[in-house]
Amino acid sequence: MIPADLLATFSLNPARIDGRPMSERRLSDLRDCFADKAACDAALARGDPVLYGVSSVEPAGGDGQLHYGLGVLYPGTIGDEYHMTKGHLHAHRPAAEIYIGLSGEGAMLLEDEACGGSCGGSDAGAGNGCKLVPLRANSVVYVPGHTAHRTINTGSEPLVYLGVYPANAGHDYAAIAKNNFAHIVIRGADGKPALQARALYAKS
Ligand code: PAN
Ligand code: ZN
Repeated sequence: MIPADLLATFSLNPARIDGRPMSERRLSDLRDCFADKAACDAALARGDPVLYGVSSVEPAGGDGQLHYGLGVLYPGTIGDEYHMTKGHLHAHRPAAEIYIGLSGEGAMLLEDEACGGSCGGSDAGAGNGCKLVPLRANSVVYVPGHTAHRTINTGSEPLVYLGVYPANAGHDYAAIAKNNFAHIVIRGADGKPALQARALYAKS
């Protein structure tokens, strides 16, 4: 028996899947994510903007099904750090995901859980267990299982993307809330995104 509602339509501006609610995260929801707490508090004193929203399609069904969500991450910085999503590991750790860039300019920050943040702790930041992969229109980023993933908007327009993941993936935010990502993505002196070890960030 083929289910009835197989088609979803979406728009990029405003970014949403038609007929689906948009679940929003505000700056206050990400207070613990940003490295520069003073800059975050100063921004919060001015207001509590929506940083991103996700509109999801999660069909019922068991093993083998797919879920997907359309995300929109608004541009901006807190201190030197670009706007980002909370980020998570999948509760079912082997579950991979693909991110399909639709518009805007950004990147996926990926950290292998097995490294526990100890890998690539240099200034340059990137080790085998950590990667910053560009996410933009006409690109697909493969997020392997066992990998913490966070989306970063490094541009000046909303970053819009589709994430497609196994229905049994689940979202584990607790591990990120406890240890955070070991790396941050900042606007460098040359105005370009730079990956840096959180522990070495002067304002942390
Ligand atoms: C995405 C994310 C979306 C929002 O659909 O859920 O980008 O990020 P957070 O869930 O970290 O707030 C996904 O990766 N799903 O598995
Ligand atoms: Zn995910």
